[in-house]
Amino acid sequence: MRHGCTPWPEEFADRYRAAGYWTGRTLGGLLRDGADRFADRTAVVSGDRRWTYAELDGRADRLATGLARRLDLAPGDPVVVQLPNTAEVLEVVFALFRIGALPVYALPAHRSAEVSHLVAATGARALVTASAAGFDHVGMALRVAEEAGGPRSHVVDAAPGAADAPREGAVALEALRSDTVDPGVFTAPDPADVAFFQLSGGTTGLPKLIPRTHDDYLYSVRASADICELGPDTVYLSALPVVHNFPMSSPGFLGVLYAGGSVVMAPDPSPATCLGLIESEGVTLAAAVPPVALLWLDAVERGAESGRDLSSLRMLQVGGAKFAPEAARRVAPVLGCRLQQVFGMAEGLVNYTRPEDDEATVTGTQGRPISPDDEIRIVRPDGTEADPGEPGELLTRGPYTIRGYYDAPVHNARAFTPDGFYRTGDVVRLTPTGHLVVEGRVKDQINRGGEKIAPDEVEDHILAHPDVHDAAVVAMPDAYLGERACAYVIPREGGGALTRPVLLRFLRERGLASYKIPDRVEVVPEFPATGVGKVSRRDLRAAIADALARPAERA
Ligand code: AMP
Ligand code: DBH
Repeated sequence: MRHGCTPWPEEFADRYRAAGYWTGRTLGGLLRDGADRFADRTAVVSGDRRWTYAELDGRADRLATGLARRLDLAPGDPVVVQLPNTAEVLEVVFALFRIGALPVYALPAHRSAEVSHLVAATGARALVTASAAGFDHVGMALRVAEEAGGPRSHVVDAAPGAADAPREGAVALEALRSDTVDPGVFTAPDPADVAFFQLSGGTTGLPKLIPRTHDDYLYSVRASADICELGPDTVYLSALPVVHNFPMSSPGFLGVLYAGGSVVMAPDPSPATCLGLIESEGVTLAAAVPPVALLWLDAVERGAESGRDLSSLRMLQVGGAKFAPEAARRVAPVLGCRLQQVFGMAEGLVNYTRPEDDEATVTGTQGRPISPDDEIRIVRPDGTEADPGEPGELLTRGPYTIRGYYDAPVHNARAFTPDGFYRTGDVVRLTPTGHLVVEGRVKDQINRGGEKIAPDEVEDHILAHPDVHDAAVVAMPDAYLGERACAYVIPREGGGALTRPVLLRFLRERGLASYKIPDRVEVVPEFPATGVGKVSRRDLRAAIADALARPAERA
């Protein structure tokens, strides 16, 4: 395995192969198989462009030729891929897989601090990007490449039309698509070795690099496609940035291409864009984070998207952060489709509620692991095993969960147990049926003078109020109790006036213990978001701590 990566111990690797999880195939091969089996079917829809499997396959080959011949990229070379949701994402990642180069995925929301870190940490030989959403990603990549030490990385501009208006210092992706294919550039990478780097969400500090192998990732993709019942009739819409692990692999675009379905690229997550695409493309499966799902639910309930035919939609996947049961129960009646909760992490472990699960399980749990060989431990702060049903920190290891971050021995010693379990930092409890209920991050729990408050529990109560669109409860520093709870609340559009006394009375009437009643309520128009659109609790905590530190200015 690549230097700086932690291999699975041999006895585990043997077991995973014997069980048929690790099959020795490669990600580059996934599209080749697709092109053989589904040649003329639509692989990807992006704006007014539609590429068949054969076309996508051919493009990947031509681009692979150009990347190897013109940019001199070689097997093992890391390449930062920071692209918006367009068809080029697929062309680029499969081209890189074919020449054995390693994509390093960056979200479009990442800025120079993160991107220069990725370049420095991996020694990336190139950055493939395209400006989007009013930001000059190409300009940023050029600055990052300039400022990085060592040999200068190439900057590739993947925007359609870039060749007509070339940027100084950048090469247009269009100009790299070779007219002929040189099979000499293709390599057969070791399926047990690193195929690409995903990023950790990184709630603190810079994102950490997650090395994933062909073997482990393909297993999670195939198994996810089965669990989600994908087939050639699947039309998948990602309302998330597709370079994120969720829309890439759970089952994501890779699962869809494995099954012969079509991927529809949503340029933005708005209800107008996404509900419009669901109707026009006949989308059957869509994936969203909770804040986006809430926007869709509200838009449909308000009649803002009235007249839209959403009947093709069979399943909405919601994951990336806790989807409150109050919100989860609205999905089937409002959108007319089933809900699937997805609790995953780029480090590996992914849990799904299953199509055959009953209503209470689908709305009230975050699913159960993909694999019979996903090992789950739930531990108390002192490291002892929690009793059945008792919440604790989730530790996991298994056939597609990494054994270490890239080149991070010091951090790994803390993030993994000596016997290889990944400490997820998530507080969960296990139901008698083996489903997991996420109660928050270890760090999100509020310690109010020794009384522990699980934010998600209070948020679910707040969400039951008809005038509330979304809620996030975070800790604020307090001189006496250490911490108190602050509830940030977004009112529902067209709802009644939401005031602090109204909300607090509502919570008391629901019978909530008094220590769980938020000490402070802030009504705001929106929440700060992470790169994929999850609510950034870190920013909310900082905002309230900041506000408290400057009481005079507030008054
Ligand atoms: P990332 O580091 O970006 O891969 O994010 C992974 C983390 O997102 C997990 O460890 C959880 O904290 C959180 N997460 C993902 N899906 C869910 C979910 N369905 N419910 C609650 N938390 C989730
Ligand atoms: O949040 C995540 O990282 C995530 C959520 C759902 C994920 O990586 C996944 C599914 O694969």
